[in-house]
Amino acid sequence: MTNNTFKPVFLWGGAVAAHQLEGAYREDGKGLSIADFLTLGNANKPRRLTDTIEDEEYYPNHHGIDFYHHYKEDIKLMAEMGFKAFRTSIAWSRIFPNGDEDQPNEAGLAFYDKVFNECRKYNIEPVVTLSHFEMPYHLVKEYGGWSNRKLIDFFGRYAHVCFEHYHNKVKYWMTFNEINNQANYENELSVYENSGIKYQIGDNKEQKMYQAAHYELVASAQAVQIGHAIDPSLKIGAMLAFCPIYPNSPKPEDVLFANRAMDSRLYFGDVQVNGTYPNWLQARFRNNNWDLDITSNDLEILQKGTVDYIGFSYYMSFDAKYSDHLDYRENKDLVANPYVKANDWGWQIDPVGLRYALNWMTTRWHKPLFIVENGLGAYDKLTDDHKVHDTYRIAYLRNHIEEMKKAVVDDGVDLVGYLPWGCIDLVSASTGEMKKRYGFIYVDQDDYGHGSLKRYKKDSYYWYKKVIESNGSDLS
Ligand code: BGP
Repeated sequence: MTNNTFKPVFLWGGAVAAHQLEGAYREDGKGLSIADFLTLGNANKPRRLTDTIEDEEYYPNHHGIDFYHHYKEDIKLMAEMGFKAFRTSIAWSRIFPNGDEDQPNEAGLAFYDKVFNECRKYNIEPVVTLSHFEMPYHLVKEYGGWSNRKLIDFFGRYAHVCFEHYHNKVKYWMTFNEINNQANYENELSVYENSGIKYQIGDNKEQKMYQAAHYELVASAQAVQIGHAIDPSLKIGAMLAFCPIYPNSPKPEDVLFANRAMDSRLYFGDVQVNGTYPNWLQARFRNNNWDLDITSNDLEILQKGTVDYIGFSYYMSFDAKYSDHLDYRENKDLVANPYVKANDWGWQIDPVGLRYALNWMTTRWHKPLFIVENGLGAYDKLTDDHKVHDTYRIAYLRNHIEEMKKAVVDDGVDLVGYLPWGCIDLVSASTGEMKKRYGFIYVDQDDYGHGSLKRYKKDSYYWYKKVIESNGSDLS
């Protein structure tokens, strides 16, 4: 491989999200977000979504890793690694503490000015998600989250303020993080993180999910139009969680089923790229007599607000087995794939699946792709001399970058960049743990927020620095 493998301006870097690292959850006028109501869980114990902040519970997102006060030090460390891009999100509740105000909170805007200025100082391109599992809690309590059409306007106002305020500093945007996670509508946490919805007894969960997702898709398309009107040079993308779903066998029913499972997880991308709902889903709405609130004006917005690129996360692949229906349920229809290993949280590690993902999306959507999350959550050990020998993480990333290279060089995929997740250790979204670490930079803090918060470079830090310096040609 030569240095010409990736584009000369290939965006190597890393990714985080506001609620998982900023902390300072009540500072400078920030309102409460849904993440502030998520307790600590672990691999076997789900996080609770509490209605109030309970005294006896620990809420890890309140503290994050205190990036709010360490951002200069942290961005400097990323700059030293050679980062060309840094993905973070804006906490909606810093800008609109309740979500339904007319005017933004200036102190919130000022914080991200400082963060983006700091990135620009080192020629780091900020890549920004507008909504990453952190909508204002008030919108959940008062409006029922995204089950309410009013949120389209609230989100539009928020997006408008962000594009207007930051468009000279931020060129790459994404609307909703992993908008398609809610396709797994039996998973309480996924639905809550995406849409701020808590199901009530008697709800038709699937129908309710499609309705909320529709409002979000309209809000996303509207945001694309708002952003382009403010500054046509902005690149505004979708953000999907991509987990290839393989058929369990060549049995035709398994193949058809896996195909439908992929469609049902990824139709969000079809709508965001093509501006229309796919036929199978329109038929599903019709055949179930679901009277969804989808207006002709909505359909026009969807058509006019198609995305510029697809950002996606890639961690693992799935294996689906047909039983007696085409109705894919993530909690019932998946089996372990004997050809791949899993990490300590059961996430199946499959580098080849990344090449599959890049090709699948290219063939389907013909858009530039951007890997905005990838990585290995693992238990790390800080040695007495403050080192972390994370050879397992280096191996994971190396194997994935090799497959990414094949997709670019051999398959001609148009790839913008690579931003591994949790480039600095942070709070896990699914479990709230600190000990599920992804970073190149170790943060001295345990699951309960104890520790010095000191930052230490892991072995992977030096390795990734070399990868970036060589534009991906030196993976040794
Ligand atoms: C994605 C989310 C991130 C992140 C990552 C790793 O689903 O976009 O917010 O946390 O997964 O997941 P976890 O933190 O649960 O290990």
